[in-house]
Amino acid sequence: MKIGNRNELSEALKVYFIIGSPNCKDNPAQVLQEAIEGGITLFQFREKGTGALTDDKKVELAKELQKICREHQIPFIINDDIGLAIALNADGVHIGQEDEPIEEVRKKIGDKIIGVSVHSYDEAMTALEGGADYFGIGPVFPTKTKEDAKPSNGTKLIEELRDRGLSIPIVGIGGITAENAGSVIQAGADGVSVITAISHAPSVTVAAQALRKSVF
Ligand code: TZP
Ligand code: MG
Repeated sequence: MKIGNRNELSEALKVYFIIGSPNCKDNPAQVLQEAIEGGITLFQFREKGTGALTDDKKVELAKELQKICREHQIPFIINDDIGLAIALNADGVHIGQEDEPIEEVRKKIGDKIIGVSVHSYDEAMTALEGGADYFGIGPVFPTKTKEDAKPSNGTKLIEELRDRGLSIPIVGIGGITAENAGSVIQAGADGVSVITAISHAPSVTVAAQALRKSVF
Protein backbone atom coordinates (compact mmCIF):
# COMPACT_ATOMS: atom_id res chain seq x y z
CA MET A 1 0.00 0.00 0.00
CA LYS A 2 1.89 3.03 -1.27
CA ILE A 3 0.88 6.43 0.04
CA GLY A 4 2.02 9.02 -2.50
CA ASN A 5 1.36 12.39 -0.93
CA ARG A 6 0.19 14.31 2.14
CA ASN A 7 -3.42 14.25 1.02
CA GLU A 8 -3.48 10.48 0.70
CA LEU A 9 -1.80 10.19 4.08
CA SER A 10 -4.35 12.52 5.66
CA GLU A 11 -7.18 10.33 4.30
CA ALA A 12 -5.48 7.14 5.50
CA LEU A 13 -5.11 8.53 9.03
CA LYS A 14 -8.84 9.07 9.57
CA VAL A 15 -9.65 5.86 11.44
CA TYR A 16 -6.25 4.75 12.69
CA PHE A 17 -6.54 1.47 14.57
CA ILE A 18 -3.77 0.21 16.86
CA ILE A 19 -3.37 -3.15 18.59
CA GLY A 20 -0.95 -5.71 19.86
CA SER A 21 -1.95 -9.01 21.43
CA PRO A 22 -2.30 -7.50 24.96
CA ASN A 23 -5.09 -5.22 23.69
CA CYS A 24 -7.27 -8.04 22.38
CA LYS A 25 -9.73 -10.30 24.15
CA ASP A 26 -9.95 -12.40 21.00
CA ASN A 27 -7.37 -13.51 18.52
CA PRO A 28 -5.71 -10.29 17.15
CA ALA A 29 -6.08 -11.44 13.54
CA GLN A 30 -9.83 -11.84 14.08
CA VAL A 31 -10.04 -8.42 15.74
CA LEU A 32 -8.16 -6.81 12.85
CA GLN A 33 -10.37 -8.53 10.24
CA GLU A 34 -13.52 -7.28 11.96
CA ALA A 35 -12.12 -3.76 12.35
CA ILE A 36 -11.31 -3.68 8.62
CA GLU A 37 -14.88 -4.78 7.88
CA GLY A 38 -16.05 -1.83 9.94
CA GLY A 39 -13.97 0.63 7.92
CA ILE A 40 -10.66 1.39 9.62
CA THR A 41 -8.31 3.22 7.25
CA LEU A 42 -4.85 2.39 8.66
CA PHE A 43 -3.38 -0.11 11.10
CA GLN A 44 -0.49 0.08 13.56
CA PHE A 45 1.03 -3.03 15.13
CA ARG A 46 2.01 -2.08 18.70
CA GLU A 47 3.13 -5.15 20.63
CA LYS A 48 3.66 -3.58 24.06
CA GLY A 49 2.69 -3.93 27.71
CA THR A 50 2.05 -6.85 30.03
CA GLY A 51 2.19 -10.19 28.22
CA ALA A 52 3.49 -8.72 24.96
CA LEU A 53 5.01 -11.24 22.57
CA THR A 54 8.72 -11.06 21.80
CA ASP A 55 11.18 -12.47 19.25
CA ASP A 56 9.80 -15.04 16.79
CA LYS A 57 6.27 -14.95 18.20
CA LYS A 58 6.13 -11.18 17.73
CA VAL A 59 7.45 -11.47 14.17
CA GLU A 60 4.95 -14.21 13.37
CA LEU A 61 2.01 -12.11 14.58
CA ALA A 62 3.29 -9.04 12.74
CA LYS A 63 3.44 -11.02 9.49
CA GLU A 64 -0.03 -12.43 9.99
CA LEU A 65 -1.52 -8.97 10.59
CA GLN A 66 0.45 -7.44 7.72
CA LYS A 67 -0.94 -10.09 5.35
CA ILE A 68 -4.50 -9.18 6.35
CA CYS A 69 -3.75 -5.47 5.82
CA ARG A 70 -2.26 -6.16 2.39
CA GLU A 71 -5.31 -8.15 1.32
CA HIS A 72 -7.45 -5.10 2.11
CA GLN A 73 -5.06 -2.32 1.01
CA ILE A 74 -4.79 -1.01 4.56
CA PRO A 75 -1.43 0.69 5.33
CA PHE A 76 0.55 -1.28 7.93
CA ILE A 77 2.70 0.67 10.39
CA ILE A 78 4.91 -0.72 13.15
CA ASN A 79 5.38 0.94 16.53
CA ASP A 80 8.99 1.49 17.71
CA ASP A 81 10.60 -1.56 16.11
CA ILE A 82 12.46 -0.10 13.12
CA GLY A 83 14.31 -3.37 12.46
CA LEU A 84 11.04 -5.28 12.19
CA ALA A 85 9.54 -2.61 9.92
CA ILE A 86 12.52 -2.94 7.57
CA ALA A 87 12.55 -6.75 7.70
CA LEU A 88 8.84 -6.91 6.82
CA ASN A 89 8.86 -3.99 4.38
CA ALA A 90 6.10 -2.33 6.40
CA ASP A 91 4.56 0.89 5.11
CA GLY A 92 6.00 2.89 7.96
CA VAL A 93 6.92 3.27 11.62
CA HIS A 94 5.61 5.22 14.57
CA ILE A 95 8.15 6.50 17.09
CA GLY A 96 8.00 8.32 20.41
CA GLN A 97 10.34 10.77 22.10
CA GLU A 98 12.23 7.95 23.82
CA ASP A 99 12.97 6.10 20.58
CA GLU A 100 15.83 6.60 18.13
CA PRO A 101 16.16 10.17 16.75
CA ILE A 102 14.04 10.68 13.66
CA GLU A 103 17.07 11.54 11.49
CA GLU A 104 18.50 8.06 12.18
CA VAL A 105 15.16 6.41 11.54
CA ARG A 106 14.81 8.29 8.24
CA LYS A 107 18.25 7.11 7.10
CA LYS A 108 17.23 3.53 7.78
CA ILE A 109 13.74 3.44 6.30
CA GLY A 110 14.03 5.80 3.33
CA ASP A 111 10.73 7.24 2.13
CA LYS A 112 8.41 5.09 4.23
CA ILE A 113 5.96 6.85 6.55
CA ILE A 114 7.33 8.11 9.88
CA GLY A 115 4.85 9.14 12.56
CA VAL A 116 6.11 10.83 15.73
CA SER A 117 4.38 11.29 19.10
CA VAL A 118 4.79 14.91 20.19
CA HIS A 119 3.68 16.64 23.40
CA SER A 120 4.74 20.26 22.87
CA TYR A 121 5.39 22.85 20.19
CA ASP A 122 9.16 22.32 20.56
CA GLU A 123 8.89 18.56 20.11
CA ALA A 124 6.69 19.17 17.09
CA MET A 125 9.27 21.50 15.48
CA THR A 126 12.10 19.03 16.09
CA ALA A 127 10.07 16.22 14.55
CA LEU A 128 9.11 18.42 11.60
CA GLU A 129 12.74 19.40 10.96
CA GLY A 130 13.67 15.73 11.14
CA GLY A 131 11.18 14.90 8.38
CA ALA A 132 8.15 13.51 10.22
CA ASP A 133 5.21 12.62 7.95
CA TYR A 134 2.57 12.95 10.66
CA PHE A 135 2.20 13.62 14.38
CA GLY A 136 0.40 11.59 17.03
CA ILE A 137 -0.84 13.88 19.81
CA GLY A 138 -2.20 12.74 23.13
CA PRO A 139 -3.47 11.55 25.42
CA VAL A 140 -6.31 13.80 24.37
CA PHE A 141 -8.63 12.13 26.91
CA PRO A 142 -7.84 9.97 29.95
CA THR A 143 -6.75 6.44 29.03
CA LYS A 144 -5.74 3.33 30.93
CA THR A 145 -4.28 1.66 27.86
CA LYS A 146 -0.80 3.20 27.95
CA GLU A 147 0.88 2.51 31.27
CA ASP A 148 3.26 5.48 31.11
CA ALA A 149 0.89 7.93 29.42
CA LYS A 150 1.22 11.60 30.34
CA PRO A 151 -1.84 13.33 31.86
CA SER A 152 -4.50 14.03 29.26
CA ASN A 153 -4.39 17.51 27.83
CA GLY A 154 -7.44 17.74 25.61
CA THR A 155 -7.04 19.12 22.12
CA LYS A 156 -4.94 22.15 23.18
CA LEU A 157 -1.74 21.21 21.39
CA ILE A 158 -3.57 20.24 18.18
CA GLU A 159 -5.23 23.66 18.18
CA GLU A 160 -1.95 25.43 18.96
CA LEU A 161 -0.10 23.74 16.09
CA ARG A 162 -2.87 24.63 13.63
CA ASP A 163 -3.02 28.21 14.96
CA ARG A 164 0.72 28.49 14.40
CA GLY A 165 0.30 27.41 10.80
CA LEU A 166 1.50 23.80 10.78
CA SER A 167 -0.20 21.78 8.05
CA ILE A 168 1.37 18.37 8.71
CA PRO A 169 -1.20 15.57 9.17
CA ILE A 170 -2.12 14.99 12.82
CA VAL A 171 -3.92 12.20 14.65
CA GLY A 172 -5.27 12.54 18.17
CA ILE A 173 -4.87 9.58 20.52
CA GLY A 174 -5.98 8.53 23.99
CA GLY A 175 -9.47 7.74 25.23
CA ILE A 176 -11.05 8.50 21.87
CA THR A 177 -14.50 7.06 21.15
CA ALA A 178 -17.18 7.57 18.50
CA GLU A 179 -18.79 10.08 20.89
CA ASN A 180 -15.79 12.39 21.33
CA ALA A 181 -13.93 11.83 18.01
CA GLY A 182 -15.72 14.73 16.32
CA SER A 183 -14.21 17.23 18.76
CA VAL A 184 -10.69 16.01 17.91
CA ILE A 185 -11.31 16.54 14.19
CA GLN A 186 -12.92 19.89 14.99
CA ALA A 187 -9.71 20.92 16.79
CA GLY A 188 -7.72 20.35 13.58
CA ALA A 189 -6.75 16.67 13.56
CA ASP A 190 -6.94 14.69 10.32
CA GLY A 191 -7.88 11.50 12.11
CA VAL A 192 -8.21 9.60 15.37
CA SER A 193 -6.07 6.76 16.71
CA VAL A 194 -7.84 4.27 18.91
CA ILE A 195 -7.13 1.04 20.71
CA THR A 196 -9.82 -0.02 23.19
CA ALA A 197 -12.83 1.82 21.74
CA ILE A 198 -12.56 -0.73 18.93
CA SER A 199 -10.61 -3.68 20.35
CA HIS A 200 -12.70 -4.05 23.54
CA ALA A 201 -16.05 -3.23 21.98
CA PRO A 202 -18.85 -5.82 22.18
CA SER A 203 -18.80 -5.73 18.37
CA VAL A 204 -15.49 -4.66 16.86
CA THR A 205 -17.10 -4.11 13.47
CA VAL A 206 -19.90 -1.91 14.81
CA ALA A 207 -17.42 0.14 16.87
CA ALA A 208 -15.19 0.72 13.83
CA GLN A 209 -18.23 1.72 11.76
CA ALA A 210 -19.32 4.20 14.44
CA LEU A 211 -15.86 5.80 14.58
CA ARG A 212 -15.76 6.02 10.84
CA LYS A 213 -19.10 7.80 10.76
CA SER A 214 -17.90 10.25 13.41
CA VAL A 215 -14.86 11.40 11.40
CA PHE A 216 -16.04 11.31 7.76
N1 TZP B 1 -0.39 6.90 23.32
C1 TZP B 1 -1.00 7.88 23.98
S1 TZP B 1 -2.45 7.36 24.66
C2 TZP B 1 -2.26 5.79 24.04
C3 TZP B 1 -1.07 5.73 23.34
C4 TZP B 1 -0.53 4.54 22.67
C5 TZP B 1 -3.22 4.70 24.28
C6 TZP B 1 -4.51 4.87 23.54
O1 TZP B 1 -5.38 3.80 23.82
P1 TZP B 1 -6.95 4.00 23.98
O2 TZP B 1 -7.43 2.65 24.45
O3 TZP B 1 -7.49 4.31 22.61
O4 TZP B 1 -7.17 5.09 24.98
MG1 MG C 1 7.77 4.37 21.28
